[in-house]
Parts: sequence; C-alpha cells; structure tokens
Amino acid sequence: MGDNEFVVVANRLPVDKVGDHYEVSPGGLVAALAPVLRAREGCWVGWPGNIGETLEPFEFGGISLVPVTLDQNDFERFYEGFSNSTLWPLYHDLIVQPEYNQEWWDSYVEVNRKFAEAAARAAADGATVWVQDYQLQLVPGMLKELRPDVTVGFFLHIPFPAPALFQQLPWRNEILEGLKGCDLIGFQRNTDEDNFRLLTQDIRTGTFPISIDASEIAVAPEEDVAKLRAAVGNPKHLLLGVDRMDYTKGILQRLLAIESLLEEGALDDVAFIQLATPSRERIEHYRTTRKDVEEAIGRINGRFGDVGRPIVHYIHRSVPKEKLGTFYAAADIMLVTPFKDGMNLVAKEYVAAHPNADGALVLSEFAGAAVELNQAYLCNPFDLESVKAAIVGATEPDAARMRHMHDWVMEHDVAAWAQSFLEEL
Ligand code: GDG
Repeated sequence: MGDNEFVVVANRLPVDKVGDHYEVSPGGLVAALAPVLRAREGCWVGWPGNIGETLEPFEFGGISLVPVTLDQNDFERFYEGFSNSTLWPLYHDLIVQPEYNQEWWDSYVEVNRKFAEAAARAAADGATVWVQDYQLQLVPGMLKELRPDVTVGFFLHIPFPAPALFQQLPWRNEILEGLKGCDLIGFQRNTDEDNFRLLTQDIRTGTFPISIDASEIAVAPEEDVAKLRAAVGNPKHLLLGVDRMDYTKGILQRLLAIESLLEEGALDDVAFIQLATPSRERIEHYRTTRKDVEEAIGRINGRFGDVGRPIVHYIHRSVPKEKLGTFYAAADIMLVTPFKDGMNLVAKEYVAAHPNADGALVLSEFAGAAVELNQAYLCNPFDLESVKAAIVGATEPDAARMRHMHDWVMEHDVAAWAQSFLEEL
C-alpha cells in the first residue's frame, strides 16, 4: 500500500525524454489532471516511452511519476498488437480488419497486470484510481481484486462499438469482466455508452465528452499568421488538416474531395496544408495509409499545382504546439473528416483559436465532437459528395455559427471534464 490518495493510470506517462532530460508532453489530459494530482497528493502510473527502460519513481513538474517497464515483446504484442491492431480497428467500426492473436492477448493480460500491481502499490487506503483508455481495460478488475478498498474510475477515449462488432472479440467476456471492476465508466458520447449498456448494465456509466485546455491555444500574433498565408501564396481559401497519420482520420477522403472540386472548377485560388504526425509506423495499415495519402498529394499537385505554387503543402513531422496555433488561426477552413473518432480535439482547438468567430469547420458526423459542435459544416466521409458540399458551404462561413461553437468550447474545457467525471465518481 502506498500513500497516494489519487492515482492516474495511463499507458503513457505525461513526459517525453528529450536528449537526457524530460519534458512534460503536450496534451489536455496532463493539463486537466496536474492540478488535481498536486492538490490531492497524487501520482501517475504509466510507461515512460522507451522500450526496456526501467526507472525508479521520480518527481517531474510537481507530479509524482511511477514508471512501468515495457520490454520489446510487450511493445510488439501488447501495444502494437492487441491495443493497436486488434482493439483500435475493432472499436473504430472495422475501418480495417482487426487481427485476433492469442499471443497478443496473453501479453495484454500480462501488461495490464503490471499496471494494476503498480497502481495497487501506489494507492493509499481508500484512494481514488482513474484508469485511462483501451490499452488498460483489464486494470479495473485486477486492481479491485488486489485492493477492494479503492474506488476505480475508467474513461474510454475512443468509441465503444455496437454489440454485433464487439462480440467478434474472442476475449469479449474477459474484457467485460475487467471493466466490471469499475465504480464508474465514462464514455465520450451517449452512443458509446448505449452500445456498452446493451452488453451489460451491471456497472455505473456516464457520458463525459472530453475537451481541450483552452488556455493552451494561444491567440497567434497577426504577423505570424500573415507570414504563413504569404508562404503559401496568399490564397483566397486556406484549408488545413491536422492529424496523426491514422486510417481512422479520413485524410485521403478530404484530399479526394479537394481533387474532385478542382476538377469540376468548383474551387479556385485554394491552398491546403496537411500536417500529419507520424504514428504507429511499424503497423502495415499505417504504412499503406501514408502511402495512399502521399500518392494523392503528389497527383493533386501534379495536376493542379504550379512551380512555386503547389495546392497541397504537406508536413509529415510533429510541429511544436505554439506553431500549431498559427496554423489554426491562419486557416479559413479546417477539415476534420474522420470515419470514426472518440472525440477529436483538433476540431475543438481550431474553434478555440478563432475568438473573432472567423473561419469555418468542416466536421465528420462520425467524430464525437459533432455532438457539441453541431454548428459546423457536417459531412459524411463515406460520401465524397457530402464532403465536397461541406467544403463548398464552408467557403462562405457564418460567423454566428462559429461564435456559438467558440463560446461552447471555452466554457466546456478539459478542467470541467475532469471535474465532472471525478464528482460523479
Ligand atoms: C484520441 C482519440 C480523442 C496533432 N499534431 C500535432 C499535435 N497534435 C495534437 C493535437 C491534439 C492531439 O494531438 C490529437 O488529438 P485528437 O483528439 O485529435 O486525436 P487522437 O490522437 O486520435 O486522440 C480522440 C482523444 O484521444 C482524447 O480523448 O479526442 O478521438 O482518438 O491535441 O493538437 N501536437 C503537436 N504537434 C503536432 O504536429 N504539438
């Protein structure tokens, strides 16, 4: 038994090793939970991000960190395998085919046990433990067995699929049993919660749409915005996409929509910036996704671009958070077109970056964010004509719609999200 009254358990610790020192990783979850961790004598259990590295607990940025070691096998079977090649595609409605592999499942059980044991050691008598996301669905059950005295919450950041899909999973009963260790499970949207409740009603559930740390999206200086727009040729319409390079995000579909609009002459004087962070690159489907996207970008620029004036400006690297604000502020139209997304924070960040209610958001109906940001130009990414129509609609934006969404996001930030979940727990 430890002395932490509040324990967060997540696959990753909220730090990145840069050279020989640590930096707090960007992201709303840390921003939301750091104050709670400081106020409540808390700690964060997670993997530090380097394979095979074993670290003693340490303190960083005022947060106690409890590292869990993952070796090469854990990384390949638990992380790349079961988490990202089984659960990720299954929970995103089979956009690609999930693989069911006994070795990966065994590793998932083993690694979940490591996390549960670390949490059990860290938690004080009667502590509150908040487990995060699909990689750790067995932790609640394992933890409750080790420590019946603790209160356990779980939040699923990605969608929860319909029963007919979930039931494909050979280990569906074990996952449900694991989750039954919770005192409360939080979902992004009502439909996720409803899907889960069709399987079992033995657990308390709730819907808690996650949000952003609105203060992290600083209003970009005007000269930076002007410089960026000039760099892409001061187009009439500057379009933007910001995503992990993931097949769920619909990056190719938005490119095809732009290509088709250019072909029809329905869109002119346009530039499109696509920022794509490298992601899960050893997994085959991720490599194919990247290849397809890059091929489309090359084709579109070849067909419609000019020397010194490409249509698509593509960056396949991570951009510093401060710079991201400039991209958001500069964009006339933000394209968020996932086939399926738990929430999609990028949509909320774009809205937050437009305090003057300029700009327009094209948003997939299949993103969790569409529930709250229903004033966006909504589209169905499975229907190219629908994406095209939304883009055309967004070329004549409506400030009232943007204003409404901006006010909503500023009021419902990630701190409010954490507070509402913890109060309910
Ligand atoms: C999962 C769920 C859910 C992106 N490029 C750069 C960069 N980013 C940041 C964005 C944003 C975050 O990454 C991406 O968050 P999303 O929510 O859009 O997507 P996932 O990574 O798939 O997240 C999702 C989320 O969990 C939270 O519950 O909303 O549905 O899939 O914050 O700004 N940040 C920096 N450089 C980049 O190039 N610094």
